[in-house]
Amino acid sequence: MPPLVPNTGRSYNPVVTLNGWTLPWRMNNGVKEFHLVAEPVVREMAPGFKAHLWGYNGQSPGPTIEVVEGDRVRIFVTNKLPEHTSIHWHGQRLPNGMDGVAGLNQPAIQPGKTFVYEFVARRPGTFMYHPHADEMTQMAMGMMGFWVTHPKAKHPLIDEVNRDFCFLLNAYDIDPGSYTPKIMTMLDFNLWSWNSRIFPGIDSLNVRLNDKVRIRIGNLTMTNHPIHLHGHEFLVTGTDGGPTPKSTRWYEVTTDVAVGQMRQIEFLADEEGDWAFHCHKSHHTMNAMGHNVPTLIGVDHRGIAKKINSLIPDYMVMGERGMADMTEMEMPIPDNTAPMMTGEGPFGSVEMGGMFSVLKVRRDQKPGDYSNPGWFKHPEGTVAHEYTGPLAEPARFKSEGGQSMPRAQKPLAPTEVKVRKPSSGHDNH
Ligand SMILES: [Cu+2]
Repeated sequence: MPPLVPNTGRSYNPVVTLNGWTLPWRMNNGVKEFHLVAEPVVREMAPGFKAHLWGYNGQSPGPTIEVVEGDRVRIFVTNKLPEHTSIHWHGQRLPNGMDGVAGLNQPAIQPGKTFVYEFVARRPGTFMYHPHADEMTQMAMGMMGFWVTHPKAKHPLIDEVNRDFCFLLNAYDIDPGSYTPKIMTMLDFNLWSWNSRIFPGIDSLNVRLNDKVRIRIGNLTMTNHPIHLHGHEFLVTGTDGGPTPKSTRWYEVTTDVAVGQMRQIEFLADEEGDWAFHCHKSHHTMNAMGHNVPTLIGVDHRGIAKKINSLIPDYMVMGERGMADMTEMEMPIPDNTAPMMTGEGPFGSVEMGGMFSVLKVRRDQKPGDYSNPGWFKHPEGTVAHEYTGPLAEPARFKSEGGQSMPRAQKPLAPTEVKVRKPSSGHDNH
């Protein structure tokens, strides 16, 4: 959804929630009132792949809540889940009884009941909300949302930007062919998502050349995510604790967002093109894969495949040249399964999944236009291409070098290693 431009209350420059939306409010005697409904939802995580999740107001993650520093905020929370819940307003300064830890700060909200939270959004910055009741289940099921408190006036540490994007990092474990996440999974998730969407089902970030861009990221998974941007350097201008002092900022191209943390990055989009933007853990840019698979790179198993085929006719050999073949393989997969890695680009498959998107920087993108401009048209002669001319002999590694603690004994006999090349099938020494 395009940014929700405020028509009541104080003005601000709204954020864009990737594949998401901002919750409308109503003003009631100077109080900003929101209504969140915790309920089961169906989330299309990528075209053709749907997950049965829990979320808020029809979606997981829930809608983004945007307010202005100093706003008095009242949030009604209705529980339509089969079990009790609560909401914790992650990072906020608020009265202790509004902090949302069930059992500690309030009784849990029972199914069918509505609770009301009320506090003043005292500090500008980037926040999240999530349940603090049966957290393991409810967060594994997708219950979380973004919260942005805009500064009430020009702030020395908060720059004005042309584009302000936000998304939450989340992870699910959904067996191929099924719909509901396995809630007991602790680390080995098979779907790594941004706002409960997986590449290629994630919005691109479309900006105008020389726009000042802010991206706000919150992590509610069980592991850290080094978020990496191509083609530009950025500054981390804010954390969950608020804007960072200018003296602490340095340029990076990757920033680690640890569990429970938020990071705000900012940069000048001054390089035209389609720039990859992704988590740098390579398993987090894959979809629905099993991890308990031995490596088969370099193994010639033509003979074995024939033998197994007589027992299991559908048996296929995978991965002897790497895993890239997987994108081309016409393999029967269960219904409602996301392809492991995909994404058709202008030059072929991108071979990615999960936490991956594209920053699209265009000269002719209109201010405020968030629509996808299509593929970048590279200027003549600026794309890597096949070379067929003559080449000098390339340099190759020749010596292992020394060692720091050599043994003062007679030298060991040389070891012979047998290597089987997958292409030839002959032994090479
Ligand atoms: Cu990651």
